[in-house]
Amino acid sequence: MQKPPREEPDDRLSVTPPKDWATGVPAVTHAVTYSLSQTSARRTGLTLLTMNQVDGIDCPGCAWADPAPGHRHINEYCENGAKHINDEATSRRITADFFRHHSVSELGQRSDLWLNQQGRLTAPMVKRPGSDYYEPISWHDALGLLSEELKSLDSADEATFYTSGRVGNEAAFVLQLFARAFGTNNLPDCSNLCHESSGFALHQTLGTGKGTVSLEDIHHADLIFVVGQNPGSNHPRQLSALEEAKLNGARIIAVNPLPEAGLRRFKNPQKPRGVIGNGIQIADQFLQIRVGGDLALFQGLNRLLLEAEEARPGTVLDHEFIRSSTSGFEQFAQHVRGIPWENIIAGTGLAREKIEKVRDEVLRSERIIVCWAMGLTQHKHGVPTIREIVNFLLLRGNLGRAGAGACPVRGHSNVQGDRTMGIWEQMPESFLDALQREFGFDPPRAHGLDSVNSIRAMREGRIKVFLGVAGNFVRAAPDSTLTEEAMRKCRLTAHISTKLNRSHTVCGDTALILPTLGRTERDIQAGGEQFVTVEDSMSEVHTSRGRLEPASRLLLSEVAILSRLARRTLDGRAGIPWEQFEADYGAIRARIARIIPGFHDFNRRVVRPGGIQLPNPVNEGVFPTPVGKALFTCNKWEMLHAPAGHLLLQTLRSHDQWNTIPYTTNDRYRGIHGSRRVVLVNPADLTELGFAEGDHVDLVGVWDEDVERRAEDFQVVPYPSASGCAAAYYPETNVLVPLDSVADISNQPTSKGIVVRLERTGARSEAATP
Ligand SMILES: Nc1nc2c(c(=O)[nH]1)N[C@H]1C(S)=C(S)[C@@H](COP(=O)(O)OP(=O)(O)OC[C@H]3O[C@@H](n4cnc5c(=O)[nH]c(N)nc54)[C@H](O)[C@@H]3O)O[C@H]1N2
Ligand SMILES: Nc1nc2c(c(=O)[nH]1)N[C@H]1C(S)=C(S)[C@@H](COP(=O)(O)OP(=O)(O)OC[C@H]3O[C@@H](n4cnc5c(=O)[nH]c(N)nc54)[C@H](O)[C@@H]3O)O[C@H]1N2
Ligand code: SF4
Ligand SMILES: [Mo]
Repeated sequence: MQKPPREEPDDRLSVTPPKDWATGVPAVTHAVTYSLSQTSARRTGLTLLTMNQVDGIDCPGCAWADPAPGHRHINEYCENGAKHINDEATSRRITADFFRHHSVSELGQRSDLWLNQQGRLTAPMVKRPGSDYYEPISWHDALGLLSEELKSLDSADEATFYTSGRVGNEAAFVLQLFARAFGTNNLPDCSNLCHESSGFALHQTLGTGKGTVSLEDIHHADLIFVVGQNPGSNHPRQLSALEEAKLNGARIIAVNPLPEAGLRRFKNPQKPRGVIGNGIQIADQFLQIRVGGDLALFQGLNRLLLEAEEARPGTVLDHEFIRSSTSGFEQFAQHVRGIPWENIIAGTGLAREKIEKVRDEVLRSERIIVCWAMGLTQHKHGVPTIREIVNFLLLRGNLGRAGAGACPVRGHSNVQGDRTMGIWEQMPESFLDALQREFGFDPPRAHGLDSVNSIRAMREGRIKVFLGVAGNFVRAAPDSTLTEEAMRKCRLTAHISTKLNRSHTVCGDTALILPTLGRTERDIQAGGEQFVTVEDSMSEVHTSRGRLEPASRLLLSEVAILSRLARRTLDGRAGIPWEQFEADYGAIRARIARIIPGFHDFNRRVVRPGGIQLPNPVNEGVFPTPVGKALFTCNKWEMLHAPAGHLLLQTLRSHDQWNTIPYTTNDRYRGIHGSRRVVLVNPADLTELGFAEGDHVDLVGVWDEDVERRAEDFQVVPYPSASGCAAAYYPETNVLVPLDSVADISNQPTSKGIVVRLERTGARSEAATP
């Protein structure tokens, strides 16, 4: 087995106090410095100035929405968006020569950071069975090899097709169409690891899996909860929206085990006030919750609201809304009234008075929004937690009206769009019927494999071909050691990628690197210059048009690669016009318009400034659940519990990384510099456990007795995390997340709630030597 890769160069940790404010002038300076370290001033200008502008490049960072046309700043991007875009626009190149000098096993020893820093992939490469080197291959032969391998399978279900939300709508539509015409629903995606719990919870209770709020709603809310989210690093422009809300009088409640900088103060770099002054205070109340305590918190809050209604009948709940638009209120109320306060206090780690203060804010507010991200979804009880938030919103009718609603803040720029396009292993019958009507083939009806189940199937030899598009599956997935073992069992692994990552070094017998155009680049096809479309977290669909010359003349677009693969694999079966799709993406959009609700007249409407706002039935007062009403639910939970001597570990992102890819070893707002192998622990916990700042420890998982899960050599950093709760960066800690530790209902890995103990590094080997 390969040792876990370490960051280079020589990592030397230095720690400064965490910041209590986010963004501002230093942020812009950091962005431009990083960009200039990657590419020229001219290219930096070309990308940054068109970013998030009408007809410009959609930021390939997060899925936060753009302000309406006419309200955009000339620099409508954040520090991190600038880093992401220039990480792609880098002038560095990986040539075929590079792979002659670096064997696959050597690359497997390199860190994620180093691999990414080598630059853009420029030519298709193959690693043949028995070889330890990638060698050049023509596109014709590469796609031939892949299609022959697919055709030789006993069943289409022996292949799996992973995507991340970096993929635009057109490529996503083509990929799912190909997979289904080929005969499988095996379409795992990063959403399985991301907001799957949100999708299930919202779908079960509201009948639609998407968020219900727009930017305008945020601007006009009275009270906004920011729960399990670090917007200062991960959705920086959300802070501009929160700032605007505050200037309009909103109050904000942050719920997090960590006092994240962006939740405290925000200095808006786009406004003189932000540059010069102290910025604006973001959170009016900060609830430092125990990891996994949010279900208990919202149940406590709901219980207090029910009690307030009893004390002053008719003044607290929206009875009219509850009566006309919901179902299940009585059972829910009875359930919540019966939850003992001791449990709520133990579960949240919060005093009852703290929760009562939040109730008072709620009672003063007409319009309430709850925003959330990975701090809620990546838990065993992620789905019930989000259902409880829906209960909370329903009680006072905070759904389906302006300034109120549910706001799952999505990660990848088009992760929501990919789902809309059919990237899901469990698409509903209505979608499959529409495909059948449009294209005349019978799509498979049995549910396919998601990410976790694809790993299980690869491990057991049931999956033989893995194709990944725009992600880094082995680092994104849980249980790194086991996942890598599973990948290596495949006959063929192939990746459509812009940059080198660890997944390219964990190969099946044969492995392919299929390099592709990024969003920043001009995409010229037989039918002329193309653009793609994406859907943000607020269901707005708009265009993204690349400006830069492609990194290599050998690059093909994702649509071109997938269309050619489909043509070669299906040999004309299913009669789908793949060539036409490749030549003109408008032809793909014309089909989407006929199949997917909300996309009528797609080609004409999407090019209008601002694009298309997809309808959300909830905002039209319609709850498409089986009973036609929003559902209250009764949610049970067991407290996430770390036995004595153990900690609850959450795995999270630093400020300087894009998911599995660190850009530097710094995490500026948290005051960590020079190393990512750190574990942040509450100082009192450290004393109790007998460790001190700077100690080197292994993080050891305790999920099961037979398999040891150990992340080696982390340095201890005392940090004001909630008591009993530690934090360390992903993906270095994915080795600790057990494949079988998943969220109930959504099957999402529990990356935020892992029980670990700290063991002095080297103690194990010392103990073994007599
Ligand atoms: N710069 C940058 N931006 C990104 C990304 C990136 O890697 N880098 N990734 C993108 C993607 S794909 C995603 S999904 C999003 C992720 O965005 P976030 O969800 O903000 O990402 P994480 O770093 O996982 O942070 C989780 C937050 O939840 C808190 N938390 C952990 N456990 C709990 C809990 O039990 N309860 C509560 N209330 N809080 C908890 C953590 O302290 C942390 O503040 O960001 C997107 N944007
Ligand atoms: N422990 C733990 N694990 C987690 C998480 C966590 O919080 N903790 N978070 C989970 C979440 S929320 C997510 S979304 C996943 C993320 O997992 P992924 O989406 O799979 O990972 P990324 O790091 O975004 O993928 C980076 C790679 O995408 C490729 N790429 C970038 N742009 C393009 C493009 O335009 N086209 C193509 N074809 N390729 C491109 C590059 O080759 C790059 O190396 O990780 C999940 N895993
Ligand atoms: S907030 Fe997200 S979408 Fe907006 S510029 Fe920053 S990274 Fe890009
Ligand atoms: Mo994500």
